[in-house]
Amino acid sequence: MSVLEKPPPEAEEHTGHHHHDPFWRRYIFSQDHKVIGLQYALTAMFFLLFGFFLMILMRWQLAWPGRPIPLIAGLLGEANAPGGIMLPEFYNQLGAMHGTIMVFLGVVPLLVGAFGNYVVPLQIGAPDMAFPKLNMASYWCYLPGGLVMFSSFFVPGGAANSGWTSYPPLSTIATQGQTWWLIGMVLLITSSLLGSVNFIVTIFQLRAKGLTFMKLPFFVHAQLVTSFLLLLAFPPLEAAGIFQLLDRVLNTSFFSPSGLVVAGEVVDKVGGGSPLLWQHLFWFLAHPEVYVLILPAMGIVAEVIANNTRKPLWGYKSMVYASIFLGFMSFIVWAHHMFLTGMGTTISSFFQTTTMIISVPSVVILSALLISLWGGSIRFNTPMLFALAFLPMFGIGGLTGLPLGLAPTDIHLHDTYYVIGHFHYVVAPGTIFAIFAGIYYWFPKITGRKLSEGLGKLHFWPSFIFINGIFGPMFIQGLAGVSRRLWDGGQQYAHAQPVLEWNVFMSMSAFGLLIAQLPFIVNLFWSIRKGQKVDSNPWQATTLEWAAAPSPPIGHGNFHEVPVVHHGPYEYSAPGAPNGYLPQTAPGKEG
Ligand code: HEM
Ligand SMILES: [Cu+2]
Repeated sequence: MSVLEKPPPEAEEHTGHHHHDPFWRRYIFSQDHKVIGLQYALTAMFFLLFGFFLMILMRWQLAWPGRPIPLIAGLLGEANAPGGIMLPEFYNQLGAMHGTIMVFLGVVPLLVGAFGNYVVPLQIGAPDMAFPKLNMASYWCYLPGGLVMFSSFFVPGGAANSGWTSYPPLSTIATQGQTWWLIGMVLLITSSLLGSVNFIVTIFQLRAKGLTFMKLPFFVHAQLVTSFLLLLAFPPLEAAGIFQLLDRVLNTSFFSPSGLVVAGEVVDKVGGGSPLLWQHLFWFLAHPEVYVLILPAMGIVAEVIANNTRKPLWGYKSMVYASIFLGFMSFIVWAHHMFLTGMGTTISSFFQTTTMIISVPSVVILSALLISLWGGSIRFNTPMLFALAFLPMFGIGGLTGLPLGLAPTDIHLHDTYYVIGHFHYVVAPGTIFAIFAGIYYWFPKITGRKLSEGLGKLHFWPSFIFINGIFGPMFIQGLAGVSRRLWDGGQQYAHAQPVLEWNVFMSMSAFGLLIAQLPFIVNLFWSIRKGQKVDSNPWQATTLEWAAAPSPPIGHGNFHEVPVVHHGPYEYSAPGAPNGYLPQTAPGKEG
């Protein structure tokens, strides 16, 4: 890959010693945001795939409970799947670790660590992040955090098994893997905090001359709000995580209640703590976290849509204000996850109201993106297909959330497959599709080559069909009252019988989705070496990463010349402009 190439002579001046750096300084403990971005990308894609495999195992079990797992049963070990048949305890590990890995080790590191790191400095015309060493430290907290999580599968009792939410008292009495989970989380949170400070300072301080806030690409705004969410919401969970760790290893009782009975015996060495306190601290992070999962995704989709409709984003300013408002609101909705905890009607009215209010900015952003399509002569390339599919599917995810935000309906739907369907529409057909859009869009930036369009479409269409086949029927099961986190997919429940047949359908779709990723994986490896070579701006884009930097960008420093910005981010149908679009750096009136 040519990011790894020696910087040209002009860049040498201010980078001086860099090309003499030994391998480990350049690629292992690198301080270049592009290398760190790629480190994040590779690690996070590995975890995403791993989390995906865990889910495949779960889907096998849900469709055919008690039937031996084919092919890989031997790898799972007698303690987890004797004779290849999955034990309930193992299902719990898979569920908890799938959720944790997807959210904290896959999607956020990809969106922020990889896309944010690689693209933001380039889009704002900066030579690097403001604090390159912090950036390196952030990756080097993330990787050990991931490895700790990963290794926990091999400790006695296996990995964490109290859900991705780690609710006490279940989590305080759980097997050793739960301790590893907590240590992993503390490392991951530290990593996010280091990263978010860095993004905030970088975006405030290192913008190119002329690049005012209202000229920033929407992706940068999305990353900025995201960083504030991470910075403000994660510390309470980090503290709570440490408290839960103390509960587990030192027998404190921050979260351990009195009178707890486990397997018929009263646990009396601890008591007086509050399990509910954990739920509050967890969701105080985890609600903003869902916007961490969706805002940068919307940012990617906005870039791809503007570029491929060849039009300015409709309502760019309202999108920016909406995302800031969304950021604020996301701190006062968390207890909509807790309507069943007996909070009383006053508090629940408050959280129902804020939840209805927070849906407004999402609708503003989604509508603006939809209206942006109007009258455009759309280029249906692979990144655009993924971006277009994002819109309705995120829409489904968002709208199905409304009944969950209202206590009367949530009482029925809480902890059913309806919830699983709802949030997966946001994070899987939503966020994951945006990530694919981003990969197809920025791949030429990183490698100087395009991903194959043919393979791209072969990836898109089956993925689009299968992913709906997985998550659509979950609404049906959930409305029928089938609970989530069931090892047998509902077989033992009378009320689940009429909707059980969907389990096989959903699992077949999941296997289909797995197969649909093969063209993508082949495409990645093939195109790195053999993909069509492109010039520095293959999509005829206006934003700085394309318009002012070569593809791939030069080693340290990013730009041959420090860019100066004269135009807004999406001057795509500019009258009289050569080729119909005005790069942000094109000469023109200042300000
Ligand atoms: C793309 C394919 C995916 C499929 C087929 C899938 C499937 C599943 C299934 C079957 C469950 C367990 C339901 C249960 O037993 O209660 C689950 C849980 C979960 N998934 Fe996914 N998932 C996918 C992607 C993702 C992504 C991308 C994320 C996050 C970004 C995610 C986050 C979660 C979380 C947080 C849980 C809840 C775990 C818990 O109950 O503690 N999933 N998923
Ligand atoms: Cu929430």
